[in-house]
Amino acid sequence: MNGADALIETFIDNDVVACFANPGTSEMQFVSALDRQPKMRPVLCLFEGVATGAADGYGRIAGKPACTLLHLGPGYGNGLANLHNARRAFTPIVNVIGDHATYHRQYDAPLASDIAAIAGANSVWVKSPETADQVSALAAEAIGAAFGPPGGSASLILPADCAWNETNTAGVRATRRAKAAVSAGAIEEVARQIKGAAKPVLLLGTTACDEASLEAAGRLAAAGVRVLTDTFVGRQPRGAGRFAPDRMMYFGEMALNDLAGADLMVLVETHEPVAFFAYPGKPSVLVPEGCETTQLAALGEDGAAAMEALADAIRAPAAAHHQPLKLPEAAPSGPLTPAAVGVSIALHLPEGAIVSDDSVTAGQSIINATRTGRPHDWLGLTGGAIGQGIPVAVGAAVAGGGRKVVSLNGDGAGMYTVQGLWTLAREGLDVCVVVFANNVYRILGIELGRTGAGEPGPASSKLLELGNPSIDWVSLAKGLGVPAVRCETAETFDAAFARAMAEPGPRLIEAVVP
Ligand SMILES: Cc1ncc(C[n+]2csc(CCOP(=O)(O)OP(=O)(O)O)c2C)c(N)n1
Repeated sequence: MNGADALIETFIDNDVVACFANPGTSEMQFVSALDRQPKMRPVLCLFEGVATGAADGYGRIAGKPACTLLHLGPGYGNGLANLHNARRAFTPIVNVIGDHATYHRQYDAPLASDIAAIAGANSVWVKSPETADQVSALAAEAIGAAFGPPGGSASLILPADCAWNETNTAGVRATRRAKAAVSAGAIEEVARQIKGAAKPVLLLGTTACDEASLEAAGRLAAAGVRVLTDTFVGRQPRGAGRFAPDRMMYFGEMALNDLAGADLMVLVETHEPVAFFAYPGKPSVLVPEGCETTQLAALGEDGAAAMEALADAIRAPAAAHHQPLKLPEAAPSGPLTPAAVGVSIALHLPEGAIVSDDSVTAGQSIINATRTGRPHDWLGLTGGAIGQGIPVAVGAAVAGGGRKVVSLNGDGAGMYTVQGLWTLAREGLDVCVVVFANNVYRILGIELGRTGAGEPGPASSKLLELGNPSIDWVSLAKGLGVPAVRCETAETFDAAFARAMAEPGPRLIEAVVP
């Protein structure tokens, strides 16, 4: 057994069974060791941003880490944006970053860089073995660190000689920590504050949006506390049978307007809400004047249990109000718009589906339409770095055990990681990719005005418009092995989406929404 075998054995013994990879020469021992351990599923991704986004989607659905296999600093760097989104989703991931052999590092070979520094800013844990004997223990430590809580990406830098040298040490078990309990005193204090408030609101962070948390939060809502989630949530169970919290609005002034009059904000596994960006003359912190904030559970604490106890303390009803199943009465007709797409998605989205959302300005229409749809999970753009819609869908489908996955993408966002389509085809994943083809970075046109930068002229328009040439998504998809159709009316989209939901396998629908 060599160090690479020891690493993969340790992964398998700790139930890390999927590897999203883009390998190079320094990772050849790892690649070869995969032939000796069939329990690890290797998934080739043609760009590291696909591999890291896939590991994020996998972790959000499986609730446990996948590993990535990345080629030194440049490979990790290519994967950074989607690891940033994963960091904001607190997704457990173990990155295996291949490096030069320990004795080769001193020569500053062309691919050498300060990997620990590059990975450090975005990882909860970064270490590198010096010998093959250290690999298994460090891998177990990485897995434990990735789980947190809160979860995050742990980066194991693997020198090539630590992978090829012999070792007898494998299978070290990771220790997994539970979320810390919130003290009874702290819960009592928040109960007292809520009783004294005229208009209390509760804000749920991304790690406090699982089924148990939503149910507990829904009990508080039934007692008159308004419940919102952060704007983007890593994974939120939605639709019929679930409590539906509101969502912090994206634009700061709308959020403050929406929260007007609130006099107490209770934070659960999140911090004070802030605007995505600063704008001249507008506030950064989205807490209305005169509103007190209080922390019920910090990140890494058990918000679900604290909310249950809080609900008991304020004598809230025993159950949350659950959304009814209410589907649109008719298929949409006429011009194709995001709203029409939303009607079709609500109509045909099957129970248990997973939605990977990177649809930027089109998104809110789909979110609104599916509020009372069949039960599904929604995976949001937690870190605001576009280009996760297709990769996260790849990982969600690998983890999902047959659940239908729908990937929603702006045409701008989709182009960042379009290589992910090839992985969908290669792995035969049951994913329907919808691209909102509006031929423009629409949100940036809105932001140009909001930031006071003025009206777009000919030069700035060149940076905001995608036409000339317009992107041919159907040809792109076909070239990467995914069957695709272009839809220009609500009727044709509805028929294509209904078919995509009824038949398994990857496909792409270009929704022309001018
Ligand atoms: C990694 C990254 N690069 C750039 C941006 C800036 N950005 C935000 S939205 C956007 C364009 C989105 O366009 P599209 O996906 O077509 O959606 P639309 O705004 O048209 O709905 C860009 C470039 C970003 N958020 N993340």
